[in-house]
Amino acid sequence: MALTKNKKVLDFVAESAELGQPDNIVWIDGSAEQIKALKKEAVKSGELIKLNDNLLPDCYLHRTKVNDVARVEDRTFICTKNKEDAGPVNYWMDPRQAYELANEIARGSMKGRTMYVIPYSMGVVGSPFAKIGIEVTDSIYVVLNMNIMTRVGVECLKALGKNGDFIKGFHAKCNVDADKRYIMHFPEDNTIISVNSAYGGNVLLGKKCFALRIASYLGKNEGWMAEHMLILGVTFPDGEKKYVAAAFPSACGKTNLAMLIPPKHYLDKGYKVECVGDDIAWIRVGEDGRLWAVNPENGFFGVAPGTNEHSNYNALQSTKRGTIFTNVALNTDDMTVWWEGLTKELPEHCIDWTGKPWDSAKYDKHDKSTCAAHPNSRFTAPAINCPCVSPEFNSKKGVPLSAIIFGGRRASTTPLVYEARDWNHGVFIGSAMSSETTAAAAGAVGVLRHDPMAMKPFAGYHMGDYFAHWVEMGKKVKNPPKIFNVNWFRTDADGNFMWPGFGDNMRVLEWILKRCDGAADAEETAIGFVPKAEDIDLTDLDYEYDDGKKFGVDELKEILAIDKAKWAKEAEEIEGYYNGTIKDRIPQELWDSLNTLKENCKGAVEEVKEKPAAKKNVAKKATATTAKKPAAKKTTTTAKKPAAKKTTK
Ligand code: OXD
Ligand code: MN
Repeated sequence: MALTKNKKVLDFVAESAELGQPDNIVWIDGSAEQIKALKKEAVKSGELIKLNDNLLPDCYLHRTKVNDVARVEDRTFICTKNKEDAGPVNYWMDPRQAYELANEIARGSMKGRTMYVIPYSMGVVGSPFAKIGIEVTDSIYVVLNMNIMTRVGVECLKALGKNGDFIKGFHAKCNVDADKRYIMHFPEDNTIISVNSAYGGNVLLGKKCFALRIASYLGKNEGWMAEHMLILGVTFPDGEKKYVAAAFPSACGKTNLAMLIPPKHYLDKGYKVECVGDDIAWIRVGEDGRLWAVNPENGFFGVAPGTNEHSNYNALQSTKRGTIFTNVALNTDDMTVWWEGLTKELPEHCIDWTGKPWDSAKYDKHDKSTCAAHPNSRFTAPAINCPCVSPEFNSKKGVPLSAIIFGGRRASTTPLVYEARDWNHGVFIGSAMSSETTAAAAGAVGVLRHDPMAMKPFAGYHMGDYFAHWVEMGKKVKNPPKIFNVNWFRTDADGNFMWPGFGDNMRVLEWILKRCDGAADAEETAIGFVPKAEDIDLTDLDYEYDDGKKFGVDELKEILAIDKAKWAKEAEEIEGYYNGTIKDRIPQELWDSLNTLKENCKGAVEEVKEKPAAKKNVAKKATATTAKKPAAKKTTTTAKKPAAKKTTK
């Protein structure tokens, strides 16, 4: 029975049913009984495997088809009337063609099945940030995951009232045919269509599709921001709390940073870290002129491999009840789950993620195809399970941000941490982010690619306009957060990670937050403000590389050092990306920052080339270059590109 009188909702459900032609329609009211009954049904049909109820109460395992294990960026479309509005880094399809194609694929695909109607809210219902979506789906797995990841049920329909608007989401599993898989977004119609997939990132439509792609488009038009960011709070020994939002590409440690446990000597002093969110932040300008953020989600869709007691105790604890595991291995000795990195010992009797018995003797940690769990296997866990969940998690007004952090996986060049000179320079740093690809998306892993603000796969409109929106937001914030960049992934010549990461990232966070208060020192460099080695607290840090070498001040100095010659190359590369990919919608403010970087590094390139040529020459040459910067050009022409265009070396 329909749970609302909202005609727009009723029409959407009726149209969806006409298309999918399900045998039944079930409205999800959000009640515990209904969810329990659906779990029972899914276990009966084999869609879920019930795990040991003593060790993992109310937990289940699900396996996707082997062709359906990650987001599919090349089958994800932004369908705007004008192709240019989707921009250069999104795949585009004409909306009429997209609707026709989706209808053709989905027509009759729900025959013999049930269509579930999920009313859900991104954000706490009643919060000024919150937005309602309705997802129809023929998958119980989707219903159960959405019930963890979002706030589901009648309260959302009540909030919508008789006439409220919502984001439409249509999901049909069809035959999970990879060749007919489409994840389509219609930002101009507030609509999402997903067919032929059952992998979370493609089908939990509240998450990437709504909370990032559609929401980023809404944010641009309505003056707020939807970002791929964790949010965490740090409590200082004197009781003061500060909040940070941080953008990292998928599977680069957002969940780990969001739930970080500080080293003992910080805990002893009274520091505490609490998690507000691990993946998405919706950000608005508050009345006090600061930026305020909420996490619109209600759970964690975390990457399982590598998660263990030591790397992320809080995430592991979060998975101990009410969790759905996807594509992890099943330990048949005790009906619990296992994944690479969970324990040092390999399970004796185990079924791999494809459902076949796993032979641990054949396991080779360098060969992903021998893994028991898929590298992108996941847990969907309720946020309330997390031991360090913030008391502000359900806050309707959100938390004020002191800092925004960008970061990616960079083996070289990018130092452990640096601070932008100002907001626009910070936007430039975010726009220039590159990172190595991970298993979170289908395709090659470990390939360095540009991923501005970690939003390459998620900005629902033109990337250049997205940069411009960041610049515009900066104009609206009287007290902007400071912007930083971090890199936990520097490697040495032997491929060792040079920084321990995980809980020790607290040492970097402390510097960041002290900088926000003007209470920590830094050195101004060609790329921004970098801490001196003595500004990072290394007390009790005990980290050993594989070859037995210990991390110490020398290693810290190495990962804080700025190699201007490398940065000159980086600047050229960024210029190539701007000119070659984003092209003509880059705001002038970002060109200005790029030119400053080029000028700041220019001497170093020549120093390297001409060594030991007198530094005086370098200075002269740098002055000559300055004269060519676009700012000068801007006064006479409207050109938005640097005068000296150098796309390749
Ligand atoms: C995620 C992703 O699942 O970024 O959060 O892929
Ligand atoms: Mn993510």
